[in-house]
Amino acid sequence: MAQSVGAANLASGLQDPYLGRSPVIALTGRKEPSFQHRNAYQEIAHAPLFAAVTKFSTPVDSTSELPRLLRHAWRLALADTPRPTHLDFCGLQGDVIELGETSEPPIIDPEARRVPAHRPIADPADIERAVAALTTARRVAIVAGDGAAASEAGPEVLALAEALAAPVATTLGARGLIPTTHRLSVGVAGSYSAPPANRIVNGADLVLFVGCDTGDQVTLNWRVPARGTPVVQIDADPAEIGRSYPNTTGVLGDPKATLARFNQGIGRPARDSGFAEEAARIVADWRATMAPLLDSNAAPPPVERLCAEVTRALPPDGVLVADTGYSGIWTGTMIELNAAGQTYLRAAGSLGWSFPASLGAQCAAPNRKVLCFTGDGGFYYHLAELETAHRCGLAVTVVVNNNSGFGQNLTGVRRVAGNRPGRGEELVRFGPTDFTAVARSFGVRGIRVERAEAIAPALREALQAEEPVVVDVVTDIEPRAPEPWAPPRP
Ligand SMILES: Cc1ncc(C[n+]2csc(CCOP(=O)(O)OP(=O)(O)O)c2C)c(N)n1
Repeated sequence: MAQSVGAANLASGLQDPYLGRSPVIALTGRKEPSFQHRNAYQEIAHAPLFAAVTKFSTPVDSTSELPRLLRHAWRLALADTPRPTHLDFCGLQGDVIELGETSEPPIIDPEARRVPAHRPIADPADIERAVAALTTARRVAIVAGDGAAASEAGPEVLALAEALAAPVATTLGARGLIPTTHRLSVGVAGSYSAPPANRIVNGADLVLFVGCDTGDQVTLNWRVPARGTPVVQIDADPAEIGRSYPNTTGVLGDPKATLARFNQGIGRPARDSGFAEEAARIVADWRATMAPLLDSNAAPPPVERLCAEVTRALPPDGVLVADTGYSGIWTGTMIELNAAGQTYLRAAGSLGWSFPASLGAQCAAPNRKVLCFTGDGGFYYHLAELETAHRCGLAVTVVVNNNSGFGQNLTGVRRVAGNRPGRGEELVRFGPTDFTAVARSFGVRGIRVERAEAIAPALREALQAEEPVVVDVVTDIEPRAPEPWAPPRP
């Protein structure tokens, strides 16, 4: 909820659930009609702010309309594809204008209480066509996205991958859809990826997108796979089918329910496992190059070691909430997830989102351990929520990868600054800040970590605590996160 110009902050926060396909209902208040269009203090037009980040946004001018509109906003937020919706009330704070009364009961339709609310299954003829294409192709790669994760289609994706001997890549948002250490898992594809995934997806002769928005992040700006690649695309949202790849066989339906039909249709065909073996080798070679860093005792600790310790510490039903920038790349490439009880939530672009989002996750899952992974740059954005965490007793573990700067941007600003030493870096280096001292000033426990060996005990202590804990891990800004593999330019 927010009101007047404060609603602009709320609207910017909806970009994440919009891209992440999450159902959120935003409520705002505005001054009454006689204040509009005459320089009223604090007022700003709400409709344009919310248009781009909601699938439905409407004024609520009369109490009698509220039950109907709230039901509609609720239903639409949950319907395929889930996205935010918005109701804009007439009036501020306690002064919401009461215009008329309603006798309608405040009932939410029973079918609109689950995500997804419905599981439509694709047309059998479309499924048959897609299955024929998949079984004819020799080197099939699967790229599963946030829509597959929302549909909880992990087991069905894995069963199809096994049947087709097809490597599985995911979007960052669908990290952990299948166990990340499974022999068919090749990791996150696109621009936030380690090298194997793009090489493998690029080497496919057919790509199956499942609940995947085929946006710039998962396709490395539409270079992986190449534009002409034959594609089969399963999505609950018709607008996504063929959006970025013209050579697409579309299958409109809920990913989980539709994939179950695929699996019935495909059975256990004789398959050449050559592509899967090649993919497994590429992944294994890359893992071997990273292995020394996972156990490294170097000082300051490598972030790879930090990630390995998070993998070891995260409980089997833990929730990992990752910030954007390098935090997305580190957690998306170096932290392993079991695809059983663990959940991965990531910022879809708004730096700083992860810490307040982890508080939301903790409210939604009070009996699970929630671990937030953020850079210091991201943590600064919403530091004040430490007070909320303390006041509300939200026992999140906040791991700050504290490299005293916007690490991800170092490469870019150096490129821009060219040979003028120091110039670019002035823009992205800051601190050093001791976040345990900051935390303590809010009444929150803080653990400062400066040695690799101290990471595991700190995470253990934090995850056992029944209060919020900030684990401030001092790292170096220089080492780069894993870089994606890119196909040669034509
Ligand atoms: C609201 C917002 N501001 C800025 C950015 C651009 N941005 C993305 S990542 C990043 C740097 C992240 O720094 P930090 O959180 O310290 O993590 P690090 O890369 O150092 O690990 C910036 C500035 C953004 N995506 N969103």
